Amino acid sequence: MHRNWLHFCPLTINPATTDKAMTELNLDQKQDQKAEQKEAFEAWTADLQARMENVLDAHIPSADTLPTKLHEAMRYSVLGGGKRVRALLAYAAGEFCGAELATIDLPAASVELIHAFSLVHDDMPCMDDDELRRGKLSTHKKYGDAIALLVGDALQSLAFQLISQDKLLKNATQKLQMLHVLALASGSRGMAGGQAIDLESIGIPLTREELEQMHIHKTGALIRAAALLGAYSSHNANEDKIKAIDHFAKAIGLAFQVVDDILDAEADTQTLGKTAGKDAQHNKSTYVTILGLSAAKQLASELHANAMAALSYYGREADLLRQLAHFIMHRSF
Ligand code: GRG
Repeated sequence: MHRNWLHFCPLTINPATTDKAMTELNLDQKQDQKAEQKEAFEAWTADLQARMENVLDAHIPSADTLPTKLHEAMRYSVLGGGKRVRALLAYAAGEFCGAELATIDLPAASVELIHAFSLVHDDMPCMDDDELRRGKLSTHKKYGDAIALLVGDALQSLAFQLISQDKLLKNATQKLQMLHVLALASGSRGMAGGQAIDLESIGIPLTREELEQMHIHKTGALIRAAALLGAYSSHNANEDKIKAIDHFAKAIGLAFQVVDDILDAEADTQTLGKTAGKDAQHNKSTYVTILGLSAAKQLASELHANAMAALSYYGREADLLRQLAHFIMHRSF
């Protein structure tokens, strides 16, 4: 069957219907269809955010397990906040490749754990120094620097532990591939490396190329890993689909950061749940400082278009990825 078979289905035409009425009918139908898709996506998002919360809750030791303070702080840092964009991306990519939802759970959770780890360390005084995260006190403000440091360390180990002990991933090669992707994305050639470039560049204006390199590592690498881990959760993912997902994730990962820079400049602290205007305060180069607000918005749309192009061969089976990209572009925090 043709992939876009819907476009070739003739509508039943009432001879009395004028062209104008027909156009209005089509517009109405399209609007209804769009509203239905939006509603379905919102339900999918809420469902999987709740699912991820349960998975994380079940795999982080309880707050009465020794050492209690560390476990309490780990739970504080991970649970009850965050958009779970990386987990959603893993689920959407996994479903696109035909993976069972349950098989995506732990790989998706492992990415969220690494992400939470990076936020805890990023907020510390020696890094970005922020007292607010996800609308509450950042971990070091609540539990002190030493515990925050350990929270990061322990969340990172837990992320790798979850993949290694996952009973639904039967194939050892599949596990190794995931561990490899996650390790690369979080290490010195990925997120930690991007953060190092970020720290070195405070007060030094970056070129657009340098800024892009920094964000491809600092933010993009983990987003790309989330999508790939989702894809690798399928036992027989198609190579072309994996390539498409990889291309999609690279483009949308950078778009995510451009939108983040725009939000940092435009949104308020309460909406963001973290201190707004932080980049300017720290004299950091951002897409907004380098390009200006309007060109930064234009760049975000170009990256979005690039991400969409990666999926252009695919029909409805890629809709979750498309809708997630839309969500990333139009988020308010
Ligand atoms: C983790 C290996 C490792 C090292 C730590 C601190 C650090 C090195 C890296 C910082 C990486 C970092 C904080 C990047 C910023 C990425 C970003 C835009 C975070 C905000 O992500 P959202 O909006 O947050 O998805 P929520 O709260 O919704 O999960």
